[in-house]
Amino acid sequence: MSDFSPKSEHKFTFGLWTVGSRGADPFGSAVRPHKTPAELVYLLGEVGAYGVNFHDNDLIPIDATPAEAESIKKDFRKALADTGLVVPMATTNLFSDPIFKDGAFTSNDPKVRAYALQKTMNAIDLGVEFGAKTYVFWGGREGTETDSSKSAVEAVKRSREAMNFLCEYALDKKYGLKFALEAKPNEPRGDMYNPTTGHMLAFIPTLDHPEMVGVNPEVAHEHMSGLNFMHGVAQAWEAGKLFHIDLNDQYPGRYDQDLRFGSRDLKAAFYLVKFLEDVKYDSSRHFDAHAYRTEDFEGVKDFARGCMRTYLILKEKAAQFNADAEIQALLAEINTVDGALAPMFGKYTPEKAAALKAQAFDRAVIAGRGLKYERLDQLTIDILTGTR
Ligand code: GCO
Ligand code: MN
Ligand code: MN
Repeated sequence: MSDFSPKSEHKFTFGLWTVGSRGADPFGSAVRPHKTPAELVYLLGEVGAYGVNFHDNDLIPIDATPAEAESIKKDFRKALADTGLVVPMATTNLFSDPIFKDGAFTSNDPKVRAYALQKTMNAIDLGVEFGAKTYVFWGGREGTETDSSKSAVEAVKRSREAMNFLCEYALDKKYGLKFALEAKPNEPRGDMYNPTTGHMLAFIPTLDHPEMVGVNPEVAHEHMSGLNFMHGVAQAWEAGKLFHIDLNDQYPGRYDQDLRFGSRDLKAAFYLVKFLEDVKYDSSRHFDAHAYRTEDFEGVKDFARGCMRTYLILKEKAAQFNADAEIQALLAEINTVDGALAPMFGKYTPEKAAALKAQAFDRAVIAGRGLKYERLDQLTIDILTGTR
């Protein structure tokens, strides 16, 4: 029997806001009591997580006095020391307070934009105080319900100006931080700017310090757009920009569900885990999800344990896939090497162009070859269902 218990090497992390979610939704109030940040750290320690991430206001309420802030930090620090949990990532809440009702960095109001910068600098200080090395930016309210209200081009320029300012701030303070931008197509706004990981990847090279900025893709956010999440993750990885990842699950075309990792589309979760393990992704595996509203705190632990367990089961399935002789033989057959054609590929030369133009191709023969993907996919299903 395999051991699916989480270990620190797996770098499984949860946000305070995930296990701390009280189950409120637009139709109903909280169903679980409030727990302090320190209590949530003990809960995460109990289920075997490696780390905990927070928004500034998950830790310190927005109206806390300096004395209250110090006391919360003291309890939180003790809980971290007692459990051995670390804080790999921190972020700013730029969406809950009414001041952000029309965005933060992209608001039309310069007072709001200035406050957003001030709040983020303070939140960065707080994250760094607890050891965070990655700083996430999720533009929760950066968007519109009506495009009569704002210029979409100005929104891009304002986002860029804010990111450039904050990159310089982190460099000035010698924080050694990496920034990870998280895209989401909608919710809470009707439409959000930079709505997909692909948009973020196009935005990053336009910044003054692109080397310190990457992405934090989230399963649910790309599934909301009907996209193949693993493909976006692979593109980010290939670009050297996969700095962090938010794991959860989501039915496409629904409200933002934040389901337990792998609970909805097991096959998509399998290809994702296989990808991350195959490329030896080594940053946090962050679960940005929450327990069903039906659960008490025992159910919250079941939820957290389930996220990690499913990841580890799929990791084992990925190893089985890679070791399967029949699958590997099929893959070798599919990925044919044609020695005669090899010299024609690669960087352009006039000789290669001439050789390619002179080459005869028997389209019917080439197209007539069956690719055996049906067999390959069924073998994958057999592995996933434990039949093989
Ligand atoms: C959401 C987002 C957030 C962010 C978090 C960190 O859909 O609400 O995923 O959970 O990940 O704010 O930036
Ligand atoms: Mn989300
Ligand atoms: Mn997220």
